[in-house]
Amino acid sequence: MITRRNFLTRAGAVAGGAAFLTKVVAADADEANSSASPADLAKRSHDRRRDDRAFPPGEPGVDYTPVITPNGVTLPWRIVDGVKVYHLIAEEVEHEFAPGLKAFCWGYNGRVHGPTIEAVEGDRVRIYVTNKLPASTTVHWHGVLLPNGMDGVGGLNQRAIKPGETFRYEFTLRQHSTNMYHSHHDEMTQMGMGLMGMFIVHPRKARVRPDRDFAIVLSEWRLDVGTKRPNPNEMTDFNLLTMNARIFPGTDPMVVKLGDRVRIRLGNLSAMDHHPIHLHGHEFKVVGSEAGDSSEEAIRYERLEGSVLVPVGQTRAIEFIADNPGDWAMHCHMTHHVMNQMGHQFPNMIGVNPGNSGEQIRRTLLPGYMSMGTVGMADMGEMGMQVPPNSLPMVGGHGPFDYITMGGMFNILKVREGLTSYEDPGWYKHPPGAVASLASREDLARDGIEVDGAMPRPETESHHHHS
Ligand SMILES: [Cu+2]
Repeated sequence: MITRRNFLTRAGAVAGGAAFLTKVVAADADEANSSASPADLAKRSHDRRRDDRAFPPGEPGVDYTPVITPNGVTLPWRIVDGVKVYHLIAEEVEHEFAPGLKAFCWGYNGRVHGPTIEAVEGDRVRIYVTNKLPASTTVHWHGVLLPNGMDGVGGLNQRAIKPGETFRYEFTLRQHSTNMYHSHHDEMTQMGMGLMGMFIVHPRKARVRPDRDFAIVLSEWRLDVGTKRPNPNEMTDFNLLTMNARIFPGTDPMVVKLGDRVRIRLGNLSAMDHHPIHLHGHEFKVVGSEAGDSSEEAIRYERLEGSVLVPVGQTRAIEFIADNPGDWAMHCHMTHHVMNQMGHQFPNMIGVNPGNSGEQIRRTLLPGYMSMGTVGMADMGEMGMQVPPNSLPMVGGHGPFDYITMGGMFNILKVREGLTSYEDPGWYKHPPGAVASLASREDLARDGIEVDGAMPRPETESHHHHS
């Protein structure tokens, strides 16, 4: 707990002077005074960005509910003289995008993407960065308000960290927000290889604390079939669209209890694409970005949304009450962003009668060639289409009813009543009669639905009618 007494003691120790105390007291008085002029507010904001006061380190579970990184981890820290000390190690990692597809990428601490950095507004953080890559690098703390020399833009704010070197970054967090971190040296290559992660700063006095708080980085890659290294030169045709560097069916579901207040923080560090992320079954509000959480009053007037556009270089935190049990899709709504590696390179075969041309082409011209299905892609994943080693079919994975014809940026929110743990509870068990199903003859007759053309009429299906 931060009491006025230890806060002032600490503030005094850090800033060392009555002038500083006066400023803090004045700021507090300002806060109590809702009629502060715009000039006062601007000055106050300016002062807060400049001063370097730190609070005692925020404690997980006490000051905040820790964030969950699906398919990822939180970066551990230790506290040394009141400072949270972290260590990132940039290195090559053999990363699995989903079972069956691996590549040599660049990440941090043995992971792609890097672990989520988590701290609290007012924390002093010291982050060591060791470079075990074959190239020089830097780390930029995207969205974090900090002194210029800690901003990590190679050449502008510091010299690049050479292979084998360890750099020290240190600053005090003076905001709460959903931030990110990434290489800011040869960005196209290094971000294209995976050097990024989330950087969550919790408020010290949370307005309302979420029960479940998820963090997901959106990114995109070019990994040619048959290769094991992403191609960062790609500018338009990305073929792996990922959530925390995983593609469906490799994305861990987000498990929540019915009635939980759920926050999902989405950060987009894709090279070239914005992602409209659509959540099924719920309405949410956008409650924050890389520039901080919205005030309670602002959130009240925020409109409800079903999708949120997460542009490149931005973050969006959404919040909702999970009030609708089931297995709910959450995915990018760009249809090419829910395809996997091989879905992007097929000749259009819709409506074509291929005969055995696919087989002929495969044998004679292009070993390993496959054509798109003549009614689409769905049947190709489902039928267990043969794929070359270390590659994935275009779409999907097995679901409770059928093959799920979605890949890429696709995840599942599992809302359940009466959970005793947040382990994956398996597929949702629907109440009787609450699943879309084949219409019966009686249904059609009762409601006067005429079915013609390609679909057999129910009455002609039963031969005894005509006998
Ligand atoms: Cu997208």
